[in-house]
Amino acid sequence: MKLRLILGDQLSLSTSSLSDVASDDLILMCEVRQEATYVKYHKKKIAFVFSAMRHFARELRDRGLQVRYVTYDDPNNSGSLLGEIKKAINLHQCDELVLARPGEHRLQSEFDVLADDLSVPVVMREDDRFLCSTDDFVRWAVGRKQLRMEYFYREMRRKYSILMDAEEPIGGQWNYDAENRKPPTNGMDIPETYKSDPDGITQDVIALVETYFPDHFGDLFPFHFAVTRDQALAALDEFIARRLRLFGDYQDVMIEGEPWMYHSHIALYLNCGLLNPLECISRAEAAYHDGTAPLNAVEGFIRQILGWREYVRGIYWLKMPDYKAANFLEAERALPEFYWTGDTMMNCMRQCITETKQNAYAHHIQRLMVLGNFALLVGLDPDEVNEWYLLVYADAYEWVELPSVLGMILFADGGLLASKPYAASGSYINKMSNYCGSCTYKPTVKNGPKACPFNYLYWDFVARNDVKLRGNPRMGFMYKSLDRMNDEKRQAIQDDSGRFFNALQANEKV
Ligand code: FAD
Ligand code: DLZ
Ligand code: SF4
Repeated sequence: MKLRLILGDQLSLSTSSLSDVASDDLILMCEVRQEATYVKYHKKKIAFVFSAMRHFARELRDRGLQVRYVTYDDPNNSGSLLGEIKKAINLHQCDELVLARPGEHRLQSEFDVLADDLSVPVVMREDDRFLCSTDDFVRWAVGRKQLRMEYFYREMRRKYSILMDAEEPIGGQWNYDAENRKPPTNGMDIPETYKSDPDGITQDVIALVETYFPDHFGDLFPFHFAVTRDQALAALDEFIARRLRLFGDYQDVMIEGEPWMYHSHIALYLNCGLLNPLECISRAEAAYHDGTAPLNAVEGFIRQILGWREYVRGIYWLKMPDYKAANFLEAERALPEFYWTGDTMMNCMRQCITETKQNAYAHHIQRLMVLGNFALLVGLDPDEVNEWYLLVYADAYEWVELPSVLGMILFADGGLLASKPYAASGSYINKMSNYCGSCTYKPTVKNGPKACPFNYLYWDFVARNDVKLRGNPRMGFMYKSLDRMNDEKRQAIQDDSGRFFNALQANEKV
């Protein structure tokens, strides 16, 4: 009898570890302390993963397969994957362990040495739930001076023949971003996100999370994530029918009290195996062909999945484990307390943190241009920022979180992923959101106690990192502007930033 391990983010019938499953094999799934408390995950994430695991186990059993499912509150739960694997092998006399490669480097390293510790052979198969294998990504990367997502994306479009007209991109352009990113307008009619009704399995899991993880970050209620493949498909269909058409136009817009906007909210389902990337892409492409959504929206959405998602995963496996220690800008400031509480006078930060706490979700621009931008400008310690992003979002796994944080927001990899830091002053947030209207600070004021902190912190960031960033061709304009500033202006920036940093250090409300 073979033992087939299914991890909490491998909930797919087509996963490689099940490709040749037989009815006399044993499938092992376990809720373990090792995984659930690796970082203090958002309560909603734990409830989501456990409920999705339990529903997947039920589906496997319904198909006549044997499942050994270890619940978190099982008194004999050893707390570790290895402990549960050993127990299952001994109890059921299994003669081989089969698994798909884990998505995170720490687990893959653990499994690489597992073979020495087990009495049976270990067969680790490729994780084939991605559209670009790690080997193919290495082949793409080798010999290139720059690893830019845009060129990777074009190859993926050709390879999978997505939005292609023979050899040319449909519409004549690869990328329609110029038509996207409109500012907010009044009276936008934003559809609700998908909401499931928690069934008995989910209610049990919610009670379990309340009992065992009371000190973890985030609100457990209301809980309405999809937890089965059918529900995840319904969530995808709802997005395609109701929100995709405006996804491109308002991709970067942030509105108070509207956490979901026109985004898809499917990353958590894709990342745990409930949805597969090609079906999401195909449904979006079909929506273009049948006239449900315009090209700028469909191309923009497909680029995120076929381009960005595959690309960041490729970068992760190309560069790990050294990548994790990257800190090009030598940032070392501690994460402010308000990242946990939202207790800050900066309304944009308060909104994004509060929504993160409520929903285990924030959309891309909130993660990048508000929360991430602040972390970059004040120079937060990459390890602390990584831990925060890994634990607060329901879709977070290290393979996507780490390059997003180190490469995209903190420029900690020195420009491997982004050609320049995504640094912005308050005017960007003011243009793309309605946050500034009810803020204590004023986005148009550059210095002094009323000034938006992003304004002076932006220039302090540019000045502080002169040695490291002046040579970057895409930063030339910023350094010319800095050089044109008179001494008085420079002093005001330094004074305001110094005062702000002192207040942060003293844990005063900023
Ligand atoms: P949509 O905006 O509707 O996009 C559609 C899909 O495209 C997403 O579901 C996702 O699978 C993919 N996608 C979109 N943008 C990206 C991107 N930049 N990189 C990779 N995939 C992308 N995404 C995660 O899945 N997990 C993470 O842990 C994560 N951490 C992030 C941390 C930071 C600092 C930043 C800036 C981005 C991070 N992202 C992460 C990427 C992106 O923000 C989320 O995928 C997206 O916000 C999820 O919401 P959605 O499903 O509504 O996405
Ligand atoms: C995210 C997560 C959580 C919270 N709990 C479990 C668990 O108890 N058992 C399990 O098998 N997987 C869990 N996961 C998903 C794993 O953390 C994920 O498989 C690894 O991070 C590899 O990507
Ligand atoms: Fe954020 Fe500045 Fe706008 Fe306040 S004024 S919401 S701090 S960008």
